[in-house]
Amino acid sequence: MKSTVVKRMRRTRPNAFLSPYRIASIVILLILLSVPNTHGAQNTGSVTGKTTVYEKKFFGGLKQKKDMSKTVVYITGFKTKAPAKIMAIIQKNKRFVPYILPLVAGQRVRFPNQDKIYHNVFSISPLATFDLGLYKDVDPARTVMFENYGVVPIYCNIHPNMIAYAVVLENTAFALTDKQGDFRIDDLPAGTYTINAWRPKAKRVNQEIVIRAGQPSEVHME
Ligand SMILES: [Cu+2]
Repeated sequence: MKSTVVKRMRRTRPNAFLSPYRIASIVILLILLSVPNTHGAQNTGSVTGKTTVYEKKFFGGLKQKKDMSKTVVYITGFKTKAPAKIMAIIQKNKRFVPYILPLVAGQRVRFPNQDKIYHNVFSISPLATFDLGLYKDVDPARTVMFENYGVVPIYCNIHPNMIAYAVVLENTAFALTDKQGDFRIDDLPAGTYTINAWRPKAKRVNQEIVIRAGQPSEVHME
């Protein structure tokens, strides 16, 4: 069953990422393996799985993406405290790096500019509205705390092609897929949760999962 869902983008910015060639849809296959944790609390498990990403072609039809990395896979249904670690989105060669940053609500992100030219960092998302103004490599990095769950697109008002996404989550149970679309999430407390997958320009997909220590289970999700 290869049903797909395609989300049309709001064309709010002149942005190469929003060209019709790049509208993506996601079909996800998850294979879950709950295994006992060898350290820390008992009754925890791990999830491994595979995501597959299809792109919508301009004249119709779908094509599997060669590089299926950077899909965010995350578990919802329990909360953990924000890590004290301050994350970073660097401005380098007129790009934000990383392009997608998952983090936990309450966590802070620095935005160092490593270019010799000015960049600006701003968001108009109601989840986190800010404008850090103009600064460059010799200036101190500015920092934002993300407090509300959800996806926050971040832009530079000088370079319209610069975009990054802060994906603000309720716990540390998340992973980014590799090029093959594979991922692994460790240290999950046993229980029933929702597993979600999201990437820009695609509709979020999700499904319930049950984590049982030491008992493998398999789920297919599309
Ligand atoms: Cu810029």
